[in-house]
Amino acid sequence: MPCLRRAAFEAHLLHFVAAGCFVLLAISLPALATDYPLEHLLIEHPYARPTPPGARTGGAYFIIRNDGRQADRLLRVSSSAAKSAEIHSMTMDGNVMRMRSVPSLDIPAGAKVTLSPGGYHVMLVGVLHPLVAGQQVPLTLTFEKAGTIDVHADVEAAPPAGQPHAH
Ligand SMILES: [Cu+2]
Repeated sequence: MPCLRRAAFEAHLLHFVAAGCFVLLAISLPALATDYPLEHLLIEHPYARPTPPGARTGGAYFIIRNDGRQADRLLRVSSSAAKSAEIHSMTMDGNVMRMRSVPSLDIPAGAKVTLSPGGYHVMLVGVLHPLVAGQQVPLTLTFEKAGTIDVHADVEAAPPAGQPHAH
């Protein structure tokens, strides 16, 4: 039954092609995260977490790498997606996690400063609409020496609990 065999072969081929596409997609996904160079700084992989409907605040995160010989400082963050954006630190006070607004964030020469859930972060205060996974949040970062840059934070769902974070 050559016809049947051929159909089976084509189905197999389709399956193979589909599998190949899936692998390609899986490999290319992390590469979509964008890094933004600014003078001697590199803003790596800006992202935000989705917010439930009605939430007033959201968090945005990125890594700042300073490959220069001069220290710099993150002075300000703003976003058209929220009424205001604040730089926050997160510290443990006994068993209680406390967020505090900090006036600026030092980026020493040669350092890599990570903003992440549970640490330093950008708090979007008064989000104008829920942050939805797959969308982007515009952020404007102003540094003391390197100047100002616009970046887009990808809204990414948190990895399931217990799984290592891939960033
Ligand atoms: Cu905060």
